[in-house]
Formats: sequence, structure tokens, C-alpha cells
Amino acid sequence: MALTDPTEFAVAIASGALRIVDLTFTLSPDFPVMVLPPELGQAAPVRIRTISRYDDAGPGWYWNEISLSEHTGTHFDAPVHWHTGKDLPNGSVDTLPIEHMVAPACVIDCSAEAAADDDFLLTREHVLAWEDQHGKIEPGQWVLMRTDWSKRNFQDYANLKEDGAHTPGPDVDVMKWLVEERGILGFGTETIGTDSGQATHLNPPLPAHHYLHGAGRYGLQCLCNLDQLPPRGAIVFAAPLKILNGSGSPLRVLAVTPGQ
Ligand code: 23J
Ligand code: MN
Repeated sequence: MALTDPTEFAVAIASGALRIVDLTFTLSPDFPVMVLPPELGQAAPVRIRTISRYDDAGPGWYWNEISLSEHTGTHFDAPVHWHTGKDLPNGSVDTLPIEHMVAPACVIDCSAEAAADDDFLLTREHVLAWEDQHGKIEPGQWVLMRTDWSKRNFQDYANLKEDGAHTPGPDVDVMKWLVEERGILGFGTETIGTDSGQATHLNPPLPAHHYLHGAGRYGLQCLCNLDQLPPRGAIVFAAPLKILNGSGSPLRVLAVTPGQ
């Protein structure tokens, strides 16, 4: 029977029949930020300045002022983030449809491949093999690329070498195919970007950004705990902050999964 009473959902959470998994890193000044070539604009790490803490500046209360880029920590990429999506309607975080903020997830396990190769690229063949086992990816679903990269320590997370970052991501063909042939809602990763570290050398460069945002779809990055999700059946809650004309936003990403 279809669920029409939100109370039933709350009861299922309270009873443990459904479980909530937090896919979010803590926003902290030492969390790695993306490094772009030096001639380009850069984002500073998160700054957290205490305004008062039960002291002369505020005897009874504690609060902080935070300063952060839209693309910091666990965050959401909106279509206007990329040149390919700049003219789409409702492409910024304040205008995108709220119905998109709750959607099923397909989790593709690439942890073994990423452990063997920092530059591992997800291919269409890999996803087709996943579909053979778990069924076809439906339109409007998130595809989340599990690499266990979120378990690395912060020193190795961006994995910067002399020639740039070395982190796994999707190849050109799989990204175009997921967007155009599967109609995915978005693509999420455990790494610092939705694209691989070396994706500026692909054609087109940064294919996840290129194809997703050009089609009005979304990105999520710096996710964690993807190893706690089933291959399919989890529902992702990803509601970015309502920033005027915002290109993205740090956010709390929660997944609801079947309980024990
Ligand atoms: C800003 C500029 C270029 C890129 C990015 C951010 C990201 O990857 C991002 O966080 O979306 S490539
Ligand atoms: Mn981003």
C-alpha cells in the first residue's frame, strides 16, 4: 500500500525499521579544499570565528560566524556552477525544484578498483555489470560512486602530486551515457570533486561537470559512509542552502536505508 501518511515514516525511523545514515563530513578548517591553478581564483578553507562564548562579548550565549566557499566540504553542485548549465531555468540552489532534494540512490562499489589505482575511472561497462546484478538505473535517481576515499586521512585526501590531483572519478563516456541514456538526477562521489583529479585532461574536460550541469543535473562531493548504503533502496535527502543565485552549497546529506 502506498505511503500517504508521513507519520508512518516517522514511526519507521523511531522503531529502527528504517535507519538514517549521515553522508556528511564535519565542516572544519582543516578539511581539504580544492586547489586550482595559481592564476585562477581560489577558495579559502572554512573559517569559524567565535563571536562570543559566555564571555564579555556575550555573557549568556555562544555563537560563531562562519566564512566558506559554496564548494567546501560535503557539498552540492547546481547547474549554474558550470558554463554548460549557465542559461538553464531554475539552475541555482535557490530556484531548483525541491522535489529533487529527496531521491533514490544507486551505489556503485568501486572501492577495490580505487584502492588499486588512484586514477581509476568508472566506465559504462562497470555500470552495466552493476545493472546486471541490481537492475536498471531509473530516471531521477542519484548515482553514487563508492570508492572508500572518505576513509583516507586529510593529508592524502586531495592526493596532490606535482602534476595535480590523483583521485578517482567517472570517464567521459559513462557520464554522457548516465545523463542522456539513464536520465540520472545527479552523480555523487567521496572525493573532492565529482570529476577525477586528472579530469582537466579529458575531452571534454571535467565531464561530470560538463554533462551533468549542461542537462540541469546535480553533483555531490565529499560524501562519506557510502559503504553503509545498499546498492539500491536508499533514499537521499540533499537540500542545499537557499543562497541567492548560489552555484552550490555545503549541506547535510542524509540517506534513509532499510533497518535491521
Ligand atoms: C570550482 C572551480 C572548478 C571546479 C570546482 C569548483 C569543483 O570541482 C566543484 O567543487 O564543483 S572543477
Ligand atoms: Mn562543487
